[in-house]
Amino acid sequence: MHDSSPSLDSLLLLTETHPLSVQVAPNTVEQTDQFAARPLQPSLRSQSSNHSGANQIVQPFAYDVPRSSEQSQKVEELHQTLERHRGDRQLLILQDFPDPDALSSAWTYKLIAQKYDIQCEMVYAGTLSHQENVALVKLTNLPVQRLTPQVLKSRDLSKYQGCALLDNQGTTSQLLPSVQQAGIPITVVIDHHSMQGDLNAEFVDIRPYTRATATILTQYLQAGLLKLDSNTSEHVKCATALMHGLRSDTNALRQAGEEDFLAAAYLSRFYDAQLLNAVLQSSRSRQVMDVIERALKNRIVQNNFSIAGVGYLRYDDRDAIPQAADFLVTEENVHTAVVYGIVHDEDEELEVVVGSLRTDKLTLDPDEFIKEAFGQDAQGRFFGGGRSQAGGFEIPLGFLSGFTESSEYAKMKWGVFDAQVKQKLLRLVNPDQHYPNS
Ligand SMILES: [Mn+2]
Repeated sequence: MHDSSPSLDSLLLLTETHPLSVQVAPNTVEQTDQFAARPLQPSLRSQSSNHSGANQIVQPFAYDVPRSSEQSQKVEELHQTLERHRGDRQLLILQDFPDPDALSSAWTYKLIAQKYDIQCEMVYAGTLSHQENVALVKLTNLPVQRLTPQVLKSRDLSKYQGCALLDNQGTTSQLLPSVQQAGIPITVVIDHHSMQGDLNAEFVDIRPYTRATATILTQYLQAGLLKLDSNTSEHVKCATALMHGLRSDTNALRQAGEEDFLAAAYLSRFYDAQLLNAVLQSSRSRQVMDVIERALKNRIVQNNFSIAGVGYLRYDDRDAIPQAADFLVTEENVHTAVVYGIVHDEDEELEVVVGSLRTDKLTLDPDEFIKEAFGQDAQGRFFGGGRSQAGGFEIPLGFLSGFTESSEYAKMKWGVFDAQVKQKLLRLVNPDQHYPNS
């Protein structure tokens, strides 16, 4: 929150002055005991009659108030936007490889929208690669579907009156171009990545200095757009997903800001700790372990950057790349790790260089770093971007894409891309040295 670069200050919508100053209400011993005894499903209603009366609503902590005037304004704006679209059908578009923050935020939006009779379909174009994401979706029955661009094109899109982008701004989804071609307007964008370009949307809430989109959605819940009920299984599961989302975007709360802790504290009233544990216990596949091994073997460390190319990997294992970066950044004297490889999609005969950056260095802005390292394509689109402490990039192989029988050729192709990516990264890592000729 304090590593903001001044040039981005104008993008800051809500978190500049800390909106949620805490005022803890005086708490009685009995209420505390009640919470300690039933940590998973705390009741907000006082069960004992020696208070001022049964059925009286007890607000055990007042951490959901006050909020800044900008925040209140956003709540009101979102409420009115949803109200205007009562009865609509919307597509909720996630990034191609949705993470827990995206999945939980979109689910929360879907539940909020339901209150306004808006029916939402959550879709993503790529794959749920990370073992925890697969577990999250299975264990919570999270209502999300894969929708490839091909299938989307064959669908009648006229039944949707709008779409919403959660935890992304459309730049990480292959679906948005077709959706826009079909004339479906963007109704809502809620995200915490840096502003990726001009967005023509009815309601926009982009907060680059908030650590997780799940935190933003939790704040909307706290503001009353949807009252969670710990007796409703879907609410408990969604709160669990949000807790997972906000933990995973804050490095298990180690990099959480005050507002993330406040959101987590609120979710703690509803979430199911055992269910979260089950999601976190899911184990890595052998292929993922192998990619991590290759990243370890191939890494070079310079100026506290650890850089590793991992060669070819299957589409389904693509999440191994950020997981390897997560691991490499834990080495001593390393503050930033970049891992990349060529991901090939057998179904579509497509190949893409995919990379992930992780950093502990607060003054390093992953969004700026990636944009600076790789620049833009012919259409002026950046190859990637990021948020606080993490970023990613995708570089299509274009004409060089496609499977080949010859392993000699495949090796050569990897060699060229490996050298090119490394050179672009090292130019920023060692600004004094020149690498173009080696
Ligand atoms: Mn996120």
